[in-house]
Amino acid sequence: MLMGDKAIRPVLERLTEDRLRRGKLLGRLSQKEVLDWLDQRTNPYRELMTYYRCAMMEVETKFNVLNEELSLQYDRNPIESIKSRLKEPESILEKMKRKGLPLTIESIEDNIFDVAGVRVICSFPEDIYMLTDCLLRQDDITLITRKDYIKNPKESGYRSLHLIVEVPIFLHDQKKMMKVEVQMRTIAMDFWASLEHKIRYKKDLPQAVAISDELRQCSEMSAQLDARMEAVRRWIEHGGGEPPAAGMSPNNKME
Ligand code: 0O2
Repeated sequence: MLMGDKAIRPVLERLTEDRLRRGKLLGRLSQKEVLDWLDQRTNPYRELMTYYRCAMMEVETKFNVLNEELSLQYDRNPIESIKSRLKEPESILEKMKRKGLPLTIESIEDNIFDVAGVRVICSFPEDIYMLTDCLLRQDDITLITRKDYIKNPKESGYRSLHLIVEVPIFLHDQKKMMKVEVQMRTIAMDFWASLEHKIRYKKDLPQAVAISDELRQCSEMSAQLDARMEAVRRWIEHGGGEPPAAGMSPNNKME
C-alpha cells in the first residue's frame, strides 16, 4: 500500500530539516515557509520531478544515439560519458528564495530552468560544438538560452557550454514541453570544474585571492592541454606530415 501524504509528511519534515540545516538554509527561511514547502513536496512536486526525469532521459537518449552514429562515421566516440542529475529540493528552494520567487510548484516550472541537468563530457573541444549543432538541428528541440563559457570563461576560470533546451515528453494522455539544462565540457574542463567545486567552499580563507588566481591559472593550463590534444588528433587524422607547432618537442613528447 502506498503511504498517504499525511504519513510521509513527518518523515519528509525530519529529512528536510536536517538537510536544510546542513545547507545553512534554516534561519534564512521561516518555519511557515518550510512547512508550506513541505506541503507542496507531496504529489504535485513528485509529479513534476517525474516529468523532469523523463525529459533528462529524452535528452540523454538523443546524445547516446548521436554518439553511436558518429562513432561509425568517424571511427571514434565523441562522447566520453553522460551524467544526469535532478536538482536537490534544498537547492531549488534556495535558488527561489535568492531570486525572490514565490515558493510554488508553478514557479519552479516557470523560473528554474536547471532542475533537470544533463552533463555531456566530450573528448575534444570541437566535439562540443559539433554535438551541439547536431542536437539543435533536431526538430523537436527548442533552444531557450545558450551561454558559451568556453569562448568567454567565467571570472573563476570555469569553462563549459551551457544550453537550456525545451524537449517534449509524451505521457499517456498528453505531450508536455520540459526544460533541461545541458552542460557540454571536455574531460579537462570537467576535471577542473569538479575539483574547483570542492575547493571553492574554502573561499573565506585569508588566501582566497591567491587561491582564485591559482585556480584561474590551472584553468588556462587545462585549456592549453585541450588545444594541444586537439592539434595532435588533427595531425594524426590528417596522416602525419608537419607536427603541430605548439608544445611538441622533436621526439614528439609534450614539453
Ligand atoms: P548545481 O549543483 O550544478 O546545480 P544561476 O543558476 O541563476 O545561479 P546562471 O547564470 O543561470 O546562474 O547559471 P550559470 O552560472 O550559467 O551556471 C550554473 C551552473 O554552472 C552551476 O550550477 C555549476 O554547475 C556550473 N558553474 C557555474 N560557474 C561555476 C564555477 O565557477 N565553478 C564550477 N565548478 N561550476 C560552475 P549550480 O546551480 O551552482 O550547482
